[in-house]
Amino acid sequence: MTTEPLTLTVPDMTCDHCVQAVTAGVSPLPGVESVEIDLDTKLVVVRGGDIDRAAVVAAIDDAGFDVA
Ligand SMILES: [Cu+2]
Repeated sequence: MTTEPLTLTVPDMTCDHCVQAVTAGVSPLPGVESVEIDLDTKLVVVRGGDIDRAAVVAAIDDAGFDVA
């Protein structure tokens, strides 16, 4: 099953460390197949099926970042 990609803005990401932390937090969530992060636009694009937006936001929060 495929759903629309989930796109979130995480303004505080500034470097590869941030990218790795967010990726590591979001990747294990149910339904997540890929996590793409663009540091220039501060966008996190999560692809997969049946992804729980609240769980993604919580995982990003746990990694130490706020979702705009
Ligand atoms: Cu960083």
